[in-house]
Amino acid sequence: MNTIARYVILVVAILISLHFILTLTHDGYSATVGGPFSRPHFPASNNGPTYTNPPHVVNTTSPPLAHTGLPIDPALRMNATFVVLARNGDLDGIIKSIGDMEDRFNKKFGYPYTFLNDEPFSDEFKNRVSNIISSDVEFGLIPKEHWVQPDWIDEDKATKGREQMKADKVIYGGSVSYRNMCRFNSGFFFRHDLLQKYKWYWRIEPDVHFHCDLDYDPFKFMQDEGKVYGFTITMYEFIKTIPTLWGHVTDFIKQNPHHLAKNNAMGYMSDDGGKTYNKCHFWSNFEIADMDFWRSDAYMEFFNYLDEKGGFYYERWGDAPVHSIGAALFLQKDQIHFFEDIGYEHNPYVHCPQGELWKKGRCACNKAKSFDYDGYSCKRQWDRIQ
Ligand SMILES: Nc1nc2c(ncn2[C@@H]2O[C@H](COP(=O)(O)OP(=O)(O)OP(=O)(O)O)[C@@H](O)[C@H]2O)c(=O)[nH]1
Ligand SMILES: [Mg+2]
Repeated sequence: MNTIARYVILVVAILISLHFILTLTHDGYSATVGGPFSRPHFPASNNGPTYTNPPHVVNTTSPPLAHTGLPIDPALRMNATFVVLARNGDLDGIIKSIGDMEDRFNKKFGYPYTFLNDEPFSDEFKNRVSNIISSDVEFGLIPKEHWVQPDWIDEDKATKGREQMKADKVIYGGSVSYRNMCRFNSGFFFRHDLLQKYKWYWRIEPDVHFHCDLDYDPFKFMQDEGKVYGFTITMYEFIKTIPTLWGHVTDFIKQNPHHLAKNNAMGYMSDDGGKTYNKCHFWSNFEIADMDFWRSDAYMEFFNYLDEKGGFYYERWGDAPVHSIGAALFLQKDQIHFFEDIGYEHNPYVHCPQGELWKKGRCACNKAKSFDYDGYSCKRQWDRIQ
């Protein structure tokens, strides 16, 4: 064999080995190219009493790649997207949020964005948003049946509920569209066509701030540590928006005890072993989570049960308490993660990392203003079950 032939064989052998290593070690790569070890994007729904997040195969840290400008190898990216529900009128607020996200995290990691709207996005929205995003972006229309108030809702009863809440000065108490949004976020977003290919998501809203540099991949962290749901701020819900919710939750638990996780986070949400709800919830305008959990039997049965009660319209059930109660009951408490190191603000509250984390993240937030142990925060209730 001459020297050239030997070199050709060597290069082919290296390429084949590289393909197998990437296929084995990274979801994104195997999903893109296929191959004998590629896994489905989202596994069959959960039938067991607890949701288990399949462990990542190998704990790898990717080397810098000069030619892409990204510090991580795109082939090692997780099966994840940012999810942004927005109206065309939210454009300026979205530009602010995405600007922070790109500067503080995503210019290094290149995760794609998925924008969803109940109306078609305007060209201006798409142009301005695409202009500041370095990665892939998709814009989706929400199907009517995932968004509008269902026909079987008793409109007279719903109208009375809204009027009462307006009179009680409950925020968004008179709004139908806000209720559509809460119901969509509770039980539909993860069923949108554009999101079927993804497992992980990071939710972003207009006018939020990411105050610190994030130099590691939180999706990969979640996968490697067996986490399913991540939050930064936890607080009390306005009881006027959910007067009957806990009653329905306890009925559901009685009828479906097999869905309760063994080591769940009930102790965070209830001060009396589940009899009453202390109104604590994770503030869902920030979420890093696994959509396969929302797609699981336990959560889908829970959502459908609540939906049939009509409380998204007769009251004003928020996606924050619905997601939080689902996660706290059907996950083990150590599958829920408090992202201490992510500086996050949604008016009027901020979670600002403390001490060394604040320095390490070059955080711009005021440490003294962190909401964590504010009187209205539920961080203490979270801490007591750790
Ligand atoms: N497409 C669409 N998105 C909506 C609608 N209402 C709210 N949203 C989005 O849903 C998310 C939550 O709405 P927000 O208005 O931020 O609700 P909130 O966070 O409870 O309250 P504020 O931020 O204080 O106004 C945001 O991402 C909004 O852009 C709607 O009618 N259509
Ligand atoms: Mg908001």
